[in-house]
Amino acid sequence: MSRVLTALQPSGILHIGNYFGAIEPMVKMQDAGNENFLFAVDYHAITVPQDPEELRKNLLFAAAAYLAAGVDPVKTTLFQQSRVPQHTELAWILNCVTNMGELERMTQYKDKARGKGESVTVGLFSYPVLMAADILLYNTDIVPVGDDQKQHLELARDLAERFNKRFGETFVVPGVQIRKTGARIMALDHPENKMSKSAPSPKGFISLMDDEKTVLKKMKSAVTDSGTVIEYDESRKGLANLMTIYNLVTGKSYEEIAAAYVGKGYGDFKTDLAGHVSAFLAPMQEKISKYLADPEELKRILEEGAEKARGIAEAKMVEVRKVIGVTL
Ligand code: AQP
Repeated sequence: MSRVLTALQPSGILHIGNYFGAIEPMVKMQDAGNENFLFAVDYHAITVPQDPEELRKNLLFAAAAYLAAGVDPVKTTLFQQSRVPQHTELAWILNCVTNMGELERMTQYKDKARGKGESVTVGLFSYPVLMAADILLYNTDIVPVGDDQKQHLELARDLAERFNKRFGETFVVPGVQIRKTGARIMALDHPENKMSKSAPSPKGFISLMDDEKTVLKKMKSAVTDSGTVIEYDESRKGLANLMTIYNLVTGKSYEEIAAAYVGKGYGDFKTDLAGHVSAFLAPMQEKISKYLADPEELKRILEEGAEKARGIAEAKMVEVRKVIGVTL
C-alpha cells in the first residue's frame, strides 16, 4: 500500500483535462487499496485574482466533482487546503531552502506571469513551494498529475532531498505518476496549448458540467486542419487531441477510431465525438448536481477530511520544527 496524493485548484469549473489527468488516476489508486489524499488547493487558486463568491462555489463544486467521480471519503482523505494551516507553515520553511533561480525557471510561472510585468504576485512566484509543502507534509509516495505539473514535482523532490541532507532524514522523496494517454489534453481552440480552466475563452475546454448542446458546439468549432483522413498523427495536433479524447471516453484504440471513419470527414467524426463525450459526462453530471444540492453535507465531508489531515500534518511539523531548531 502506498500513500498517494494529488490536488486541484478550485480556480474554475473543472474540465476533462483535470478529470483524466488527476481525478480518474486518483480513483484508480484508491480502488487499488492505496492510502489516498485529495484536496482542493484554494491557497494556490488565489495566486491569481479570484472572486470570493466564485471561489466558494468552485470549492464546493470541486468536492462534488471528486465524489461524483468515485472518490470515497472513507478511503480517501478529502479536504480543503486552507483548513490545514500546516501547509502554509511548511511552505514558509521550504521557501527558506528554495533558490530564486529554481522558481524563475518554472514554465507555469513564466506562462502565467507573461505580460503582467511588475504586478505579478509573490504568491504566483512561490506557488511551486506551497505545492512541495502540500506533498511533503504527508510522506507521499506517489503523486498522480497531468504532464504540466512534472517540473513542479521535480522541485518537490529536489527540496525534499536538500532538506534531508541539511537537517537529516525528514521527508519522503515523492514519486511522480503521469498517465501515458491523456496526461496533457490540449485546448480545443488552440491545440498547441494545454486545456486550461482559466483560459480566456471557454471554447478551449470541455467543463465537467457542459451540456450536450455546448459540447457539440465546442467540438464543431475545435481547430483541426485541411487533411481529409481521420488517423492518429502527432503532427496534426488538433486531430491528435480529439482522437485522444475519443480514446479516453470510449476506450477505443486509435486504430479502431481511424477504421470507423474511413471515407468519412471531420463533420461525422466531431458530431460522434461530441455524443460520446456527453454520454460519458451525463452520469457524472447527475451525481455532481445531487451532491451540490446538499452543501452542508459537502462541508461536513471536507471538514472531517481536514481534521484527519491536520493530525498527520501536525505530526510532521513537530518533526520539522525540531530539526530546524525552532522547538525549545
Ligand atoms: N489539459 C490537461 N490535461 C491533463 N491534465 C491536466 N491537468 C490540468 N490541465 C490538464 C491536471 O489537473 C490537475 C489539477 O490542475 P490544477 O487545477 O492544479 O492546475 P493546472 O494544472 O494549472 O490546471 P488548469 O486547468 O490549467 O488550471 P488553471 O487554468 O487555473 O491554471 C493537475 O494534476 C494537472 O496536471
